[in-house]
Amino acid sequence: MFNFYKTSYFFLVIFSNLSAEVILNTSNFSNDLDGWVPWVSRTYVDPNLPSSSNYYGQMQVGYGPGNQGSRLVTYNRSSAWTGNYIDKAVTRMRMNFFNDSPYDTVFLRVAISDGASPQIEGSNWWISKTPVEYAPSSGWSFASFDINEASMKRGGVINGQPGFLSFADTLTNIQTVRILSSVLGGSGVGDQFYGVVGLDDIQLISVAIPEPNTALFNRAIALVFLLVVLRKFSFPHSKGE
Ligand SMILES: [Ca+2]
Repeated sequence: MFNFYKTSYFFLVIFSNLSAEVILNTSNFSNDLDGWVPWVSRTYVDPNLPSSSNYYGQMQVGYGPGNQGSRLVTYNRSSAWTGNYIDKAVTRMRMNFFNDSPYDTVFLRVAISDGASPQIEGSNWWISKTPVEYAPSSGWSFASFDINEASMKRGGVINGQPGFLSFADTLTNIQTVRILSSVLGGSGVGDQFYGVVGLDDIQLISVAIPEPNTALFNRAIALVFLLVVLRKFSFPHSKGE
């Protein structure tokens, strides 16, 4: 019996120190675009289904005149999606995505920066090293991108030289988040593309950092638990058994 309590105590201490994931923000397009611009439109007409009442962000890439909207990229500069990613303890982004292009493959990546756009000299860009591929005419599926130094690489800017801030320093002042398709992932610009794609349930995810009081409380509970167990063990026959 004592081994059972001892084991329970062991796991209680271990799990009280583990951090769970927390969803900081979700864009599900139920009410508006939630800051995703410039070529995203809200729609509920899902090309993969006869009809749908679930709004998502649709991009008709390459349908616009000239160079307008010819690249598969959307960005967000709203406060919910930017700021100090160190303080927010951001660990990853994930999203639901489909590619209804008849012939173009999507090489989906995320890019984060302390600048407003990749046209700004001296801005620091970090882009997913590994894309999540969506073959032509592929339906909804989730893609997850880790936001850490091992999973992201430095990106270039269009005019001049990019900045020289470290990954960690850039994270303290994120001004723009981009979702793009890029075969090489060399910048946050995005490749030219033709076809309809959809985005939904875009989430910014962090690890929960326990408040100091919470951590202390967990340890106090564990200590009380141990004392109760030890007392039981010390006086196993106190009830005259
Ligand atoms: Ca939705």
